[in-house]
Amino acid sequence: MVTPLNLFIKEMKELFQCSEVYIMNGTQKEAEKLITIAQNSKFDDRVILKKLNVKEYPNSYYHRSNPNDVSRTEDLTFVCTNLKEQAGPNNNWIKPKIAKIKMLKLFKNAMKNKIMYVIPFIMGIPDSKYEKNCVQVTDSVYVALSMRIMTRVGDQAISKINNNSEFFKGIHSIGDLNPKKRFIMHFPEENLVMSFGSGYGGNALLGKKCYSLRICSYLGYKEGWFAEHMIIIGVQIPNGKIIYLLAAFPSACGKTNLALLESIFKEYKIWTLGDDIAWININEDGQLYAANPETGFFGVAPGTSFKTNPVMMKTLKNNKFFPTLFTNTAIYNDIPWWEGVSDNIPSNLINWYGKKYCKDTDGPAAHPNSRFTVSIYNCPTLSPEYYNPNGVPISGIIFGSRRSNTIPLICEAKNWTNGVFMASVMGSETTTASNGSIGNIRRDPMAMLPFCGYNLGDYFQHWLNVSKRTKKLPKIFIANWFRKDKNNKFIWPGFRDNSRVIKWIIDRINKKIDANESEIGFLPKRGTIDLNGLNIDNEKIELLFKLDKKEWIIEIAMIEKFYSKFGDKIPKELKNCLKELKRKFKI
Ligand code: SAT
Ligand code: MN
Repeated sequence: MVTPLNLFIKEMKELFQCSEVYIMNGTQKEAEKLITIAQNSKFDDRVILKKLNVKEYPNSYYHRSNPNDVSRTEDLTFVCTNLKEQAGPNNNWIKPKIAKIKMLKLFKNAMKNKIMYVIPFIMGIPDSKYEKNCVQVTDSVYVALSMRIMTRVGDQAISKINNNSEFFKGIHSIGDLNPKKRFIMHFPEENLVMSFGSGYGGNALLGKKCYSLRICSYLGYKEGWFAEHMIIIGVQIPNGKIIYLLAAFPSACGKTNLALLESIFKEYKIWTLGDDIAWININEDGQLYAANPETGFFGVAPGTSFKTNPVMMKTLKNNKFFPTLFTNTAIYNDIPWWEGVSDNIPSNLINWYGKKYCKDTDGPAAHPNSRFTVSIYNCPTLSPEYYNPNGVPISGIIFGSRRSNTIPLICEAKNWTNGVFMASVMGSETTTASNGSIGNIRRDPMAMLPFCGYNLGDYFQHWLNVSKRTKKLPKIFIANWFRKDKNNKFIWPGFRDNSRVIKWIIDRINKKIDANESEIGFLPKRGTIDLNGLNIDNEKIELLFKLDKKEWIIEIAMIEKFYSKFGDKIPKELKNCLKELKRKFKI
């Protein structure tokens, strides 16, 4: 039968010249079949999957990638639109025609003697307005298995694709993993991504960053909705009501820990809905609603432990239906190991690239970006509202950054426009600058710098326009868990103690407490953040909220420099906020 899906498969088969086509159906039997294939095949000299100790990590497998293929490659990632200005200075750009010639040359015959896995999948809640129908082809069984965890793969997607002419196409081959031939090309105007030469999550699981953020941010811009790099949580308060929050943080700021936070207050429970991506709609009632389009977590292993993230550890040990994958961690006795998971280093540890670990000569045993891929259904705090076809109504949005100075622990924006302004200039210290130096800040607006599939100037305008289309807006908050004292020590304990800040946010949303107006927004009045049981002296608390004019002079100069990259694409309202900020600080 000639269906849209069959036509696509035929085209791909001719292009790649694969020896076999396998169309995925999402069944349990299929998982077993693919795992067996992965256990019995090698790439270079590495077995693709190795079964892990069932008692410690049930239904879990270990994967070691090529050492040159362990993270996203932003410099090899392109947004290919007809007009360069549409992609903006925030994206690498090539003309679509040229990009396709390049990619088709790489794809040609790339699956000779290989199986081509056809992955029909749904992003978003099926049969809801969030649903998006997608298909990806790949020659990597590891990618195929990962997609089964992260998205809704199977027959349901096939019938939806065949009944709708519009669906996303992802074309992927790992090739020979030569970094010189590695490219991730996005074609937002054609609902298409082509990716070659990498098997790493963000480069290869095309439903994730490539589709659900880069392509969908563009679709959202055209259609009036948002695809954001945000977690979604529900905070259950003492009267039983649940308040829903979104939070955007650049990488290495504890986003996943916040998504699975175990509150220190017994009467405040945190429910998890998503740890990476939120699709946001304006509902008929004039409020923002959000849903997580994914079905799994692709989380960083190092630093995850029963102390820092007990809910994630339970998720990893609570494996039921979907196999869990561990990639590039260290391993001993068929148990995955990473820095932070336990205090002592096992004596027979094998490091992430397969050698016996030697503490004195090796760097970390697990790669710092080693990951687990685990089903969200294992998560003990998964909110029943995760399944709600309308999404959940959002009362607050937190924008976080990693700054050793300048930015206070928490601040509530005065209004929507000011909140969008603060989010548009948020930045984080790159790791080399984390020792307290000012100046090495990567501006990462809304934590979307690597993921916005169009011009950030247009994106800011899209955010501002929300206020014209809504009846009730969420409050916007700016957070920074990482402020340091003069001895270069973190002032705030972070992790579970962040629930103290969450509680303040909820009290502000519920209008239960007053706040002090400052140059940048509302700061907590003394005594309104619950510090019970914390051992921080008043002087340090003051420092957490200090707005230092000298630091803000530098900050404002950096913001001006950042904005100037976008020329007149920066909305007038945001330029006015910047002017106002200068006036307030008398600069
Ligand atoms: O693979 S992801 O892009 O989701 C994670 C990351 O590298 O940031
Ligand atoms: Mn992310």
